[in-house]
Formats: sequence, structure tokens, C-alpha cells
Amino acid sequence: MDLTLWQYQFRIIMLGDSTVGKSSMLKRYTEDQFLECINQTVGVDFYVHFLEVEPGVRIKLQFWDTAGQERFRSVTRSYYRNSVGALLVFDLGNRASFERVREWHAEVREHVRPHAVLFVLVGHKSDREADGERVVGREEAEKLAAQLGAPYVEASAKTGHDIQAPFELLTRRVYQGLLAGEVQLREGWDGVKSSAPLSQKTTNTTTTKLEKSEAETQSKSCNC
Ligand SMILES: Nc1nc2c(ncn2[C@@H]2O[C@H](COP(=O)(O)OP(=O)(O)O)[C@@H](O)[C@H]2O)c(=O)[nH]1
Ligand SMILES: [Mg+2]
Repeated sequence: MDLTLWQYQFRIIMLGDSTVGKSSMLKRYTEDQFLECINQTVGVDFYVHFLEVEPGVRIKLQFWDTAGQERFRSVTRSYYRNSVGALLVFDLGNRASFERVREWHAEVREHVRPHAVLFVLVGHKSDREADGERVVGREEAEKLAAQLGAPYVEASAKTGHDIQAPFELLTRRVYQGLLAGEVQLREGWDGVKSSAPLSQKTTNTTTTKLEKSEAETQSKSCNC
């Protein structure tokens, strides 16, 4: 099987205050590695991972990570607007990072209007609980997530505990949105791309609508 084959590409961004562990989450998920002293400014800010959301449907996940810009609140508009999903991360041992979640959420929504980005809220560094360093409770985090209309998960890049959950949850949400027509392929937008063969015929109206957009997208751009 050709591992580079994929039906859809989703572009996903990492959001949240500096040092909450965004880069570490990506490194653990895509390379199964954890570095105590991960370099904050130099390094890859682009990761790729493949996920099969249902038999025969392979998604290419393209992750974008800030290289420290979040520290200066200088994340650019295009970083937000070309994404279909976002992992909104805070540190369970850092209350200020939790209190900033609403601002991150509002900032993204403002930049991508009139379109929407799908979110998953992540309470990160769950391993800190064992050291008595947890300062944000599960209940209050779940309450905030519900207010933002996002699922909530806790994970740790350090131990690897539940690290796949937020990524997979978000991918499935986007895929469901695509099937339901809530997420649509748009010309000049990199949030979702498709590589499905144009000859594929179906009687399902949602898929037919997607195929039409795919035909438009494919005639203008290359997906490789
Ligand atoms: N205890 C603990 N520390 C972590 C975890 N993930 C990252 N860190 C540490 O938190 C610091 C910041 O991580 P980094 O990934 O650079 O955060 P970013 O600025 O959000 O990208 C580093 O010292 C990491 O080693 C985790 O799951 N648990
Ligand atoms: Mg980082």
C-alpha cells in the first residue's frame, strides 16, 4: 500500500499560551518522542501524520505549530484562516494558561469569520497531578469546554497518556462535518483538500456536492 495515498488533507493548528506543551504534544503524537528541553524557537513547525477514519478513508493531517510567536501575541491571520481545526491547549498546572483559553478562542473566531474552525480543548500535562501540581479541576475545564462547544480531553506528552485522543477526536469531528456538509471545500482555502478520484460516482447528495467542489479545486491546484 502506498503510504502517501490519502483522500482528504486537513490542516490543523495548535493554539494556547507559550510553554503549555503544544510542540511536545505534536512530537509525541507524530514521532512518539518527548524532550525535556524542547527548543522553543528553532525547529520544525510543520508535522504530517496519516489517520484512517474509517476503512479505506485515509486522512493526511497537516499540523501547524507556532515557533514561539504566541509568546508575543504575534500569531498571523493566515495561520488561523487556513485551518479547519484547532487543538486549544492549556497546562493543568498553570491557571493563567487556562484563563487565557477564552481569549484564544475569541481571537481565532474573529480571524476566520464568517467561517468556523472546529475545536478540541486539551488539559495538558496531566502527569503533573501525580506531583500535586494540578491547579485546574476537570469539572471547571469541562464546563468551559461546553460553553465553547468543544469536547474536552486531558493528556500528557511526557508519559504519552491519552495523547492520541485529542488528535483523533478532532480529526473525526472534521470528517463528520465534511460528510454532513458543515465543512466544505472552498477555492483558495487550505483548510481541507481532497484527492478523491473524480470518476467516483455516488448517489449520496452530500458526497456529490463534495465531488463538485473537488473538481473545481483539482483543476486549479496540485495536492501533492
Ligand atoms: N510535566 C510535563 N511537562 C511537559 C509536558 N509537555 C511538555 N512539557 C514541558 O513543558 C515545556 C514547554 O513545552 P513546549 O512543547 O515547548 O511548549 P509550547 O511552548 O506550548 O510549544 C518543556 O520544558 C517541556 O519539556 C507534559 O506532558 N508534562
Ligand atoms: Mg512550541
